[in-house]
Amino acid sequence: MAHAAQVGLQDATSPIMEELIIFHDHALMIIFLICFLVLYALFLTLTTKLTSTNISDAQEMETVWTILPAIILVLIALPSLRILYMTDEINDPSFTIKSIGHQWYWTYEYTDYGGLIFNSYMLPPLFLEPGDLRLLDVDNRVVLPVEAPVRMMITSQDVLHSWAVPTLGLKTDAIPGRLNQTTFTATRPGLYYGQCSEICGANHSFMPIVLELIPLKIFEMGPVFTL
Ligand SMILES: [Cu+2]
Repeated sequence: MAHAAQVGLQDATSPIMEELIIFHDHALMIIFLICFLVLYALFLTLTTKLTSTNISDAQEMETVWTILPAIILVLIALPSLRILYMTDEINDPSFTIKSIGHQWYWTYEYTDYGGLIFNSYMLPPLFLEPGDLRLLDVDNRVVLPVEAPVRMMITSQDVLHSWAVPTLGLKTDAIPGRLNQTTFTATRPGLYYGQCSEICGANHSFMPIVLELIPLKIFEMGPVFTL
């Protein structure tokens, strides 16, 4: 989860999120370079008399300052497309979990476990115990193994919701009448938090997502689920 006053992204828990962080830094470096170049040019124009009528008609310079930004855009677009296709790739998932958005809670369906289905409500502030996270902890967590490819099927039964877990690089809209698909492979065990990321009504802020990722061996030992 994010710390208070955190600057930057959460640590990655999936290979896709690692790629996204690297891409974020790459784009940010290009933005810094452009900003400093523009600021430097502005500073020079404002503080010096270095102007010349020679540049009022300079074909070569115009060619350069048209082609150069185009090259920079391609340098951003290509890695972006690469990651976009990687996030869409679903390679033989070991588990399929269905997540259904409701006003205002999530329902999870473990289709590989005889249609195990349960609701996940936010813990009301009055029920919190020391150590619980206010507005983030839920009564029933999604328990999943690490280092196993998981397929998430995401849909909604009333209005638009969005199932998002930032540390896994996931954010998929839950749309009534439509089944969206996403995938992740978690790299380390732990508790990972997310929130509904589509304004869905009065209690939009009160339908968090909690993933409890555990080693595969412990997951297989079961019974993991207490209903
Ligand atoms: Cu919602």
